[in-house]
Amino acid sequence: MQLPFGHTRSRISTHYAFITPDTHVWSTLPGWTGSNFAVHISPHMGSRFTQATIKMAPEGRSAMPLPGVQRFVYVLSGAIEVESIGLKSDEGPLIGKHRFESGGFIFFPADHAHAIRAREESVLVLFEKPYEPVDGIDYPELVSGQASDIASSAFMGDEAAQLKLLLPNIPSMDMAVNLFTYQPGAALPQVEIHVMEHGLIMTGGTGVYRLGDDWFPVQTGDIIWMASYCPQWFVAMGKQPASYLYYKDINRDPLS
Ligand code: UGY
Ligand code: MN
Repeated sequence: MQLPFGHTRSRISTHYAFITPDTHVWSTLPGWTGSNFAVHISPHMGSRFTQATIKMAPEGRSAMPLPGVQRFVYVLSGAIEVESIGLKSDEGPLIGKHRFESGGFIFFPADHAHAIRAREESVLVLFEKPYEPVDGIDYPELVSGQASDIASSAFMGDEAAQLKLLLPNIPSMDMAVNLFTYQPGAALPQVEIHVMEHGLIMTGGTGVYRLGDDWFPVQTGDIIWMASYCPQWFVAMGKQPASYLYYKDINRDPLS
C-alpha cells in the first residue's frame, strides 16, 4: 500500500531506529565496484556497529573492511563468490573460491584478507564491528555456512519461537548473528532490557515490535536498531511465520 505523499512508517529516536524500505537512500563506498549501499545503522546514529544493505551488480566486487573491523555477510538473494585464504569447511581449510546463495553467510575476522564477487544480481545484509581483543584470547576464526543447515532450538522453552545461532558463542567472539523464526502468535516471553545492542532486518512475515514505549507493525524488509537498554518485545502476527536476522554484541566487559 502506497503511503500518502510526505509520510513514512520510519521513525528515528535516540534509543531506536525503525527504518522502512521507502526511506532508503543508496550510495557507494570506497573500493567497492558495481555495488550500492544503504547504510541503515552506523556510529553516526549512536551505534557501536554498522548495518547496511548492499545491492551488487553481476561482477561487482568488495573492498576490505577498515583495519581491525570484522565483517558478517548474509545473502538475501542472488549468488556471490568469496575468495579467501583459509575458508573453513567440514573437509578442512579451503583455499580459493566458494559460492554462497540465498541464506549463505560468512564471517570474516578482523584483517582476514578476502574479496566478494557477485556472480549475478545480489542483495546482501552486512554487519561490521570493530573487534574488541582480550588479553590471552585468540582472534576468532572465519565461519561460513548456510542458514538452512543450522539447527534451531526453542527460545526459552517455547517451540513456537525457534532461534538459530549462525556464529559460535565462544569467548573469542564479541558479536553474534542469529536468525529468529516465530509461528503466528508466538512472542518474546518478556520485554527485554539489556546492555547489548541489536541491528535487525525482518526476513519474513509480519508482526508487532515494541521499541521503548512505541509499538510498530513490522513486515519483511523493515530494519531496526535497538540501542543498549532499549526496551524491546515482539509478537508474530499474520498467517505466515515471521522471521528476523539480528546482530548482538556479546562476551565483553562494558568497561573494557
Ligand atoms: O538475543 C536477544 O536479545 C533477542 N531475544 N532479542 C530480540 O529478539 N529482540
Ligand atoms: Mn534482545
